[in-house]
Amino acid sequence: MKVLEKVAKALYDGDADEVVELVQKALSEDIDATAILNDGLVAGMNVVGADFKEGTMFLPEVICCAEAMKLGVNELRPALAAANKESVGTFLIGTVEGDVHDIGKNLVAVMFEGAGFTVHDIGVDNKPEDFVKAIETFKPTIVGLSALLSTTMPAMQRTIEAVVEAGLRDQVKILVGGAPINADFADKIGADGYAGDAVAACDLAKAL
Ligand code: B12
Repeated sequence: MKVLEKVAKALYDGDADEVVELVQKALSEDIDATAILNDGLVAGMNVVGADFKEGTMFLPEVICCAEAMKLGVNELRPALAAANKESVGTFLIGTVEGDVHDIGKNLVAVMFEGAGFTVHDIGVDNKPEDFVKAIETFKPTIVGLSALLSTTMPAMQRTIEAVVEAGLRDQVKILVGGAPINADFADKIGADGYAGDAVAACDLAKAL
């Protein structure tokens, strides 16, 4: 089995120590950090998602996989960031109110760091006013809202409305993303763009 397949399997098994060890091994073999992320960690998490949906994997196991993912991404962070040293802009990202999913958000943050943005990650379960406060504090050029639940999609709209009410809307571009989000929904709630994965998000941000 190749090292990236082993990373994916260790992630699926929720074995954080093994994931960290294998990511280090892959880096020492000069495998590109983006490939380790996409073909190792994300590939493993995709299988977790599919099995969770089918009911052959359960929440406690998914939590172990999520922890392994987090540690694996942390291990990759310096290598992903090394490519770009000059800041090309400031990016603020957070998961919206009522939603604690952060794996995808963290990946987007890492990708933006790697692309040379200064990144402020305000974590999960952020009320609209938390985003407004963070925009006032960090003065980002781009704001990313993440949601993984259909029940928390309306919180994206409330967040954008709060940014408008605070008079900050013309100072930032707002990107939305997460598994249930699509371009139509982004249009409907007045976002500036939607991207389906971290790489596309980065490309879109640079274009904006
Ligand atoms: C891991 C996971 C969890 C973990 C989260 C741990 C963590 N720290 O994040 C735990 C166990 C805590 C969890 C809890 C729950 N979960 Co959950 N979870 C998942 C799972 C299996 C994987 C999500 C994931 O990390 N994917 C991998 C990442 C890399 O992908 P991603 O998040 O989609 O992100 C990518 C893109 O979407 C995009 N992106 C993401 N954010 C952003 C932001 C911007 C700005 C942009 C541009 C792009 C972008 O780029 C990312 C990287 O490429 C999904 C299944 C799935 N297929 O998505 C269910 C899933 C999201 N969960 C689900 C549910 C129902 C729940 C619970 C309600 C379960 C329960 N009964 O308690 C709770 C809700 C808790 C809460 N209030 O938020 C459902 C949601 C259904 C729906 N449509 O609403 C899903 C789809 C599973 C299912 N099929 O039923 N979950």
